Amino acid sequence: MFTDEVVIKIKAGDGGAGSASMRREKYIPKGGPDGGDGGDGGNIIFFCDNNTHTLSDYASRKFFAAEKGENGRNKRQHGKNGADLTLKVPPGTIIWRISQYGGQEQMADLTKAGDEIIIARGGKGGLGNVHFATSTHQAPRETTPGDPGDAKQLRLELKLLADVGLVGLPNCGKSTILSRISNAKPKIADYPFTTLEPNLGVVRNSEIAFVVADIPGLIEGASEGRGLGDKFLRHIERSGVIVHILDINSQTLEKDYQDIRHELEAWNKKLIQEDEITVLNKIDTMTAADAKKIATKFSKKIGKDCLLISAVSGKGLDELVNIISQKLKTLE
Ligand SMILES: Nc1nc2c(ncn2[C@@H]2O[C@H](COP(=O)(O)OP(=O)(O)OP(=O)(O)O)[C@@H](O)[C@H]2O)c(=O)[nH]1
Ligand SMILES: [Mg+2]
Repeated sequence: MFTDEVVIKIKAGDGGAGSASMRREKYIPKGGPDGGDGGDGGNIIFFCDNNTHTLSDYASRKFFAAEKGENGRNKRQHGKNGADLTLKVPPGTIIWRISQYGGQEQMADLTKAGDEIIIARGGKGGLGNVHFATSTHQAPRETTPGDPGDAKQLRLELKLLADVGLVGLPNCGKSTILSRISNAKPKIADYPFTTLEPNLGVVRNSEIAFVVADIPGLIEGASEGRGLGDKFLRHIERSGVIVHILDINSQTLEKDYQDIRHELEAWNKKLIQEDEITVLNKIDTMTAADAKKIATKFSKKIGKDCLLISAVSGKGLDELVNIISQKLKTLE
């Protein structure tokens, strides 16, 4: 299952208590204090792992705790430190702390595999009574308890790291395009909402390599929850280049175009790019002359050039990859 948002609770380990032990050996009366310190509690660490692709590990289990430190013991024995708990998350995971009043504060954005960060610190172990002995106070009973480990409520949000985002109505050919230009093998079918979760593919040519995200189709009202909704748009928020794909056979091209633009805007104004790449797909279904006529009329209406392609025949795909590459270079 693809999960891109979860709320969990975490608790770092409490420190162990210091010991109040008195040395007790035969023939040695009044042996003095020998209580050792408590061990430190374990930390909660988040690790950015390349082999993890979703937050589904956190979909059912909601509470994660690191080990407590052991209490100190007699003979000045230090309690064992609690083990850290390392939680793996996919690259692109943002960690938000939810305050007790519901406000949220970003604690980390883990984008590079191998990055790790301590999000909750274990409590320090307490002091044993050996620390409290002085010349006038030789049999101290004082100790300190361990400090409590940090407890937090977190929201984990995955925003995939894709250089390029493909958007469009269901069935316009997004997944087909991804399958033709990248190494990805998404499901393709002749009905709407074939794609239920984002697909990532890597496009590689002699000059450049970049990651493309194909997300579920959007429809008018997606921001109000229609269709599969618009929450998948979070996965193209980090994309520098947006490719807007339309089916050239549509009788309502201009409305299709505006509907998608409205949904992008409703999610995040940043997704409305002035220089978005607009593509008319499926030109193999008509004559070149007809395709050109439709494209010219449409371009005039929206005040922007559009690229003609066929994901099935492959026409225009090299040019599409080139245009994307050029755009990405200007963003570097
Ligand atoms: N003739 C023709 N058919 C195409 C072309 N591109 C895609 N199709 C067909 O259009 C249908 C939908 O293609 P998909 O790639 O699944 O479309 P999508 O945009 O990913 O759809 P959703 O995942 O539902 O949003 C499939 O039957 C494809 O074979 C094209 O260039 N020409
Ligand atoms: Mg699809």
